[in-house]
This record gives sequence, C-alpha cells and structure tokens, in this order.
Amino acid sequence: MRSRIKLAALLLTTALALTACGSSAASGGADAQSDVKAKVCKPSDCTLQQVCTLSGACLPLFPRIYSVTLQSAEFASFNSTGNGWDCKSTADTTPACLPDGYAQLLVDGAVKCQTDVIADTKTPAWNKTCAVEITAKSAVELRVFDSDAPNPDEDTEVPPIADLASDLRNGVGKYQSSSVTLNVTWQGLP
Ligand SMILES: [Ca+2]
Ligand SMILES: [Ca+2]
Repeated sequence: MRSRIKLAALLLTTALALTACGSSAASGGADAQSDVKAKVCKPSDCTLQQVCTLSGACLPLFPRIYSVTLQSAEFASFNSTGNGWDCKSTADTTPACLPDGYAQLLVDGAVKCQTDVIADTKTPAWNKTCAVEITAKSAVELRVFDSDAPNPDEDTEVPPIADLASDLRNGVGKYQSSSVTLNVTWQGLP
C-alpha cells in the first residue's frame, strides 16, 4: 500500500515537472518571435531613397517624421575670431571663461528643436530629442551658440548639412566648423 502511494506521488511530481518545462519552452518561443519582429532591417538593407525606421521596415526617406537628438558638442579653445570664448585669452582658465553652449535644429528657417544652455564647459552633453517632420524640399539647418546674454549670442558657424539624405539613412551625423563639432542622431519613425 505504502509503495503504491509512493508511486502515485512520483508520477504526480513527474507530470508537474513536465508541465512546467512545457510552458517555459512555449513562452521562450514567443519571446524569440517578438525579438525577430522588433528589428528586421538595418540601414544597408534599404535603398538610397529609403530609411530603416524604428518599426524595422525600409520606408521612403521623405516625407517622414524623424526623432532627432541633439546629443553633444566639443567647442574648440578659440572662437571664430581667434579669441577665447568669454575671456580674451584661453590662458585665463577660470570656469566662467569657458563657453555656455546650446544647439538648435531649424526647418525652413523655424526653430523646431532647441537645447538648454549648459554653462562654462567646452563639452556640453544635452541629449535633447524632438520629433520633426522632414520633406524632400525641407531646408534643415543646425546651429550651435555660446550664450552671451544679455549680449547677442555668439554663432559658432556650423556649415550647411552636406548630405542630409545620407545622414538620415545612417542615423548619425557630425557637423564641424573651426570652432565647434556637433553630434546628432536621426531615427526615422514609425
Ligand atoms: Ca561662460
Ligand atoms: Ca558665453
């Protein structure tokens, strides 16, 4: 009698273990499937007229809403006139002599994204993200300033974007003048 009870208990334990194993394998399979669905393209899969969007599909570059992140910048030691930023000489190392940077993205002359000012550093990191609609005819500009309030802010003269379509496809861009380098990322939506 006791051995029958032991056998029944053993069978029940085995059945429970198999059930647990089966349900775990099933949920692992579902996770693996959703991982595949989450990302199905990379930039090199798409044509020159397409972008690999956040949804994982190659879709037309334009018109499209892009998530733009004005990430960070590196200011040179001197401004475009050859002087220090907030003091004449860079030999003056007091923190207030360092630039007070902020960045803007403009579409057709209107500011669509602007960072806060980060005071007294040559390496501001803003990581400011905005959703911006860009069409094939949009004039997209990037600007970086040293805030000199209450005086006019000093433009670091970031040059025009040389190849916007290429930067949108690749998802990153570095934009450089003699006085600043601006780092931006682009992500096509949806
Ligand atoms: Ca300053
Ligand atoms: Ca300043």
